[in-house]
Amino acid sequence: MTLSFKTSMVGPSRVGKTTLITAILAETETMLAGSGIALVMNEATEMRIRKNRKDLRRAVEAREFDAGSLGGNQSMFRYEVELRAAGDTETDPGIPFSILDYPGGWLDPAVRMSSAEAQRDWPACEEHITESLMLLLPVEAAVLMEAVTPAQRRAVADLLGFEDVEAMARKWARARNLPEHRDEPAVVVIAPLKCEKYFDDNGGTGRDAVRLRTLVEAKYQSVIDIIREETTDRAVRVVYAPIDTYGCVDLMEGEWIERQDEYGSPTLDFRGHYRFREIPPVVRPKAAGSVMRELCQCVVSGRRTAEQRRAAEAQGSYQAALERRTEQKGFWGALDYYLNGEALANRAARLRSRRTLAEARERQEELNTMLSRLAGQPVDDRVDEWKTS
Ligand SMILES: Nc1nc2c(ncn2[C@@H]2O[C@H](COP(=O)(O)OP(=O)(O)OP(=O)(O)O)[C@@H](O)[C@H]2O)c(=O)[nH]1
Ligand SMILES: [Mg+2]
Repeated sequence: MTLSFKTSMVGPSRVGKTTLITAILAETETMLAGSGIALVMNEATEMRIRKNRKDLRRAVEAREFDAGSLGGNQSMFRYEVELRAAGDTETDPGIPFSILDYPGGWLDPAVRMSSAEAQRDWPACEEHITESLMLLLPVEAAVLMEAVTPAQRRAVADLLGFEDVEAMARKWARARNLPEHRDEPAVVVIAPLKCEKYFDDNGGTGRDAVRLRTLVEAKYQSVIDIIREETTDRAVRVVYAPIDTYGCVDLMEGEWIERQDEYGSPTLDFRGHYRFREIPPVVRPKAAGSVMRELCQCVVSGRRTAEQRRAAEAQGSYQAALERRTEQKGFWGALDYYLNGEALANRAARLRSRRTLAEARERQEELNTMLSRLAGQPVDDRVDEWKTS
């Protein structure tokens, strides 16, 4: 696996993971517009994003919202993107992020058992998840908000995939607490999706932002408790970020459908019926950029830690020197390589003149400045650090 800053989403099928990635990358491009920094994708990622955008455009142009119009994932995929300064040559290092997407159904061990592809690829997914700086937990807001009767409320935890989400959150947290990851930055983003109806800050008239937050906090406390339990030797930042990926739809009605679960017990499925708010509809993501902001913040704060350590090392601290030697891979390896000039130094031999090298250094400086600027972007009013302990 190449060195990169990793992110993983953990959420059941149809919650909106793939649409979320598309919105995150679109908003990142908006944030970068005119900055001289570009979001560069490898070919496979570019093709995939292009397909997602086309599907989304088609869904919108149908003018009638069809919840089934975007097919779910059939296989795993890593979105590989890089922040790069304009004028970068092929050999200049950018800042690479790798976001994992996979069919949400795979979180369920029973589903994995029945798919050869899942059996083959799940270990790689799990490795990506446990190596991730950021754990992104998408939440289907409507399931929480529209459950009224006891039977509906009973079904909520199942519909949110709690059994599997909690298990993965535990694995991720446990890995964060290992000595080799302990002083890396780590952040959990709890991201309610399909929540347009409850807000009045993106073209809607909803007034339920507070209730949504209260419900999500109550429901996800168990997940946060697990993470805190498993990370006794370190801190993990937790961020609450309700995101509109469409922005231009409203939930008209929630339908609860009776079915039997895998053990034959009666339970309920939820199907939201949405309508475009305006014709023609215009996709208007909201707060998706805060995910990239959090990622940049991780890299910036990691860089600060690395600098402090290097200073300690210069003063002859044996412990720090020892730690540095074990840092060649993972987060610290990527940090050194991309941000501290190691990649440049390695490539210097291939660059012909010192002037080219100086120019490359300048671009790298520009990139670092941009990274700090992205990390320091004003937070969307919806987004907040989770205060409960
Ligand atoms: N109203 C609304 N619908 C959304 C939003 N995000 C996603 N959807 C809808 O939810 C459905 C599922 O979205 P996907 O992004 O494919 O879900 P997924 O989590 O990637 O699903 P799998 O690939 O099966 O795991 C799509 O048909 C979208 O139209 C949102 O913010 N608002
Ligand atoms: Mg998907």
